[in-house]
Amino acid sequence: MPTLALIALLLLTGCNNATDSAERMPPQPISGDDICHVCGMFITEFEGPKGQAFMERHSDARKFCSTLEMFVFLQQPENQTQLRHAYVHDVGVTPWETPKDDAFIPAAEAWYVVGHDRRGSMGHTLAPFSSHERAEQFAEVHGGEIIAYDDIDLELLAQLGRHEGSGHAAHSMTQ
Ligand code: CU1
Repeated sequence: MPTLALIALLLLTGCNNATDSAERMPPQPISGDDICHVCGMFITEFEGPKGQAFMERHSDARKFCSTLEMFVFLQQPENQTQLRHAYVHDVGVTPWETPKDDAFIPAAEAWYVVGHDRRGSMGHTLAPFSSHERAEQFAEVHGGEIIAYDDIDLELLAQLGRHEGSGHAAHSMTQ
């Protein structure tokens, strides 16, 4: 049925145009001046993977000192509906101590190691990887388990935060 296939292809292309190329902004660099949207601290002063999120009606990314902090922010009900897309550092290709701007990958496509022994700005932070194999190698050395973007919820984030005895995640977070 070549006609049906063609229609399906056209529909797919239409979708991509509407959601992706028009809406998806490239990741923004994180400089020494950038402060965390949640805690207000200078982001580059901390080790570990960072995150940035593009929200509805804002052309500038919200930037975060750790992936944990970004996800706690994004899981707030009022923010969940406003998210367009987010990026995280792929620590499979960039140094944990000083993650580089060219290592940002779409957050929704990453694997995450949680419960490992490395630390980010506020204690525990989710370690993102584009490669499942790299995530496994990291978990072999640093412990923890591998989860997907869709597995991340407030309950998990609260567990990871509590682990550190940090009350940080309890701050009120709105745009
Ligand atoms: Cu922060």
